[in-house]
Amino acid sequence: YDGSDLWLRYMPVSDPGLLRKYRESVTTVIVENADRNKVYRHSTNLSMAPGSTERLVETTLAAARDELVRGLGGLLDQAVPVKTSPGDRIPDGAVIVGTRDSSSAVRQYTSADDLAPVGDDGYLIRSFSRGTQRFTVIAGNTEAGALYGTFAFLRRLQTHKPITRLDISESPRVKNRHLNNWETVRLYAGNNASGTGGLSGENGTIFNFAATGASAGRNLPVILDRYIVVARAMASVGINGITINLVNADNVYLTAQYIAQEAALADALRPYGIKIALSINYTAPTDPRFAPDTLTNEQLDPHGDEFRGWWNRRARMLRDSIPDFTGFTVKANSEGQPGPQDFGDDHGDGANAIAAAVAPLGMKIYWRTFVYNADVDEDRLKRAYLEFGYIDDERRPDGTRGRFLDNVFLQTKNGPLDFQAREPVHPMFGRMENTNQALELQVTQEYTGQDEMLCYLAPMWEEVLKTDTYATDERGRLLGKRLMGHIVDGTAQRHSDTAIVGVANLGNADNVTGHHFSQANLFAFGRQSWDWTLDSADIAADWVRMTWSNREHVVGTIVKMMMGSWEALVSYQTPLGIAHQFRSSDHYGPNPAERLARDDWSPVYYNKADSVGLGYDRSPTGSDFTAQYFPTLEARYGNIGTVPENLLMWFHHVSWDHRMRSGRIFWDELVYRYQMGVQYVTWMRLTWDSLQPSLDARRFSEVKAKLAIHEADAGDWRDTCVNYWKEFSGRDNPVDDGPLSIKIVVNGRTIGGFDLSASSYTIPVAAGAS
Ligand code: BDP
Repeated sequence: YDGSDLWLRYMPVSDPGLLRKYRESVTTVIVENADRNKVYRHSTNLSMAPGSTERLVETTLAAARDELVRGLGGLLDQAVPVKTSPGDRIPDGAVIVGTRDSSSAVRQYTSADDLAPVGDDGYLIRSFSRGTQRFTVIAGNTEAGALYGTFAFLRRLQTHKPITRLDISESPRVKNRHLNNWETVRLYAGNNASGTGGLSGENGTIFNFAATGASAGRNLPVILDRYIVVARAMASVGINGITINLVNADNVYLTAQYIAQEAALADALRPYGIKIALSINYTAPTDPRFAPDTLTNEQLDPHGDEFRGWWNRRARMLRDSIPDFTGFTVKANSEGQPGPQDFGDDHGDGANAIAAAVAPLGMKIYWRTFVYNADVDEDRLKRAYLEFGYIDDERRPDGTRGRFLDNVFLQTKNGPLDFQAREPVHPMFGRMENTNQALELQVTQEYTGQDEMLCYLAPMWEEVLKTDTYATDERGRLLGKRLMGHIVDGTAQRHSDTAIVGVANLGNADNVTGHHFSQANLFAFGRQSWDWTLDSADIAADWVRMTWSNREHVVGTIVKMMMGSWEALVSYQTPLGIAHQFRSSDHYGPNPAERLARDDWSPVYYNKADSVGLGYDRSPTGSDFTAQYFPTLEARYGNIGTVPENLLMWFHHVSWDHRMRSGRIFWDELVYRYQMGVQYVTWMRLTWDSLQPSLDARRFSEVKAKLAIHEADAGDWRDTCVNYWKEFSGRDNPVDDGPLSIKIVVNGRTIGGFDLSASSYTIPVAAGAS
């Protein structure tokens, strides 16, 4: 088995008792009017590629029905008949799916009042018994809700949970659960880690735009199996949108030829409740490819009609082909991308101009806040708040605050630097109370081992989402709800439009993500953006049961591996809050000595290694970046005695003999961390080997091969970094002093980490190192 079904594997239930019960409880699927609400199709000749095994559906209820047929057929190891009406009497064991509008049975058993609280995307799953008949109703207010309920029901069978006496009511905490597909960055997205990221359409990308786009007009849009597999997988965890191209946007995506391709893709994804968006370039209107509809630089005035008119015309073109097109993601004045500042305007002017142009079409702008500028800042981390904070504070003409329009999201990475394995939360969360904020997480493992290292990211996101921001109101009083999750889901500061965005790890590898375990990150991203309060270990357990096996020892062992894997990676790459020690060529391996043309890209800028110690002083005695946090965090992070040790070097230059809470001096603790991380990977490799008899051969050996690379590369991180630090610390390696445990603690609760014995690490002295 090659992993190509992701977690939508519907293996026969192996426990005979459970299989019998499931077969009794599920005998028939009833979906009324499944073919009635056809979704709009722009591409009249839309078709699957020759030889496809997936198929196109035209309605969301058809997608739900087909998934039940496929899923139940597999799980129950027998075909389950589908009926299009309940008949005179609902059969025993029926599973009914629909909305009150589509289904008489749903109408009969679910009142409008029952359904009202679950909103547009939520669902109810209820068990009924009437006389001798027992049946299940899966209902949503919308067909998308019914589809989400269908996947949730199937997940119960996939994870061997009870499916009788159900009374489930679910709705997402966040409205827009969105992916950003960086299609050119295939070396981060998985598949082959070698080679440079090519342009769209090269091998390695999930959507083959250039390949089909170049011949558009001659060839009809063709949909590949993996588009549908990914659509089903996204829907199964509630992801409802995707920006399909890289943030460093190529204007070709706005040309008529590409729009035709995009429309075909949107048509294929639409039944699964997924809407598409595009990344755009601020100066696109001047691109000669749009001639005769091009503007001059002078016409790029965000307050003028030309600029707005151009975006409105382009957005209309998109809307005409893709009626539910959601809008634009914009990376402006960031890493060389053009933006309003190039013309003397600010982010508020630029974002609002495009937002105003597309608002009449119901579209939104996701304006990224990933900005930094070595020319003006000593500490790169301060830039975003300086450029965006004051705009949020401004008064509007009507007296309300915040200049950004309501259809603008400011899209901000979880941390203030750039998706490092552990970052403090970005100080803008909670401080932009008058602006819609979207949280951006990196699902693709650019900085977390790419497709070579097994690194389960859900504990990181859980740590982020459950971090207390200590946000206060205007009068300085602590908000009641102020965890990152509350800020993001709108409950902290009463925002009704909310978003979480994940930089996707989709590619064209057989298993879609490159490393089999990277699938878990996509799964977890969807689950956590639906409900950020979920426990990352529970999500891991679901994924393992759905993807690998329901055997208890397999589930327990793999979940344990996953739950320590992120902390292990932090330990052997960037322990105790040291950040960005990557070699610049690939962001995979270490190069702490690297000094680049730009300071703020250089590992040495981040590590500040010297004879005194290591780390970046951002406290009041240093860059004072800590002042951007709410007072409680400002004080906590600014003081070396109170800063959490796992963030230590984010905020302080720590002397080599600084006393750590373990009693060790900093140098010793640092070396132990590197060693612990590597030992964890060794433990994972050995543990994986022990699972061989319980796993399928191909995936077992593919993961085994990756773990061998992982272990060697983790060792390289440790040795390269420790040897380099040693040149500054002038100290010997600590002697082994027994077991060390590293815990991931969120709000006083341990969610992951590991205990290992600190045995026998001798650092090989690299040639040339003293
Ligand atoms: C960095 C990537 C770069 C992206 C950038 C971004 O190295 O390719 O363009 O993030 O988020 O992590 O825009």
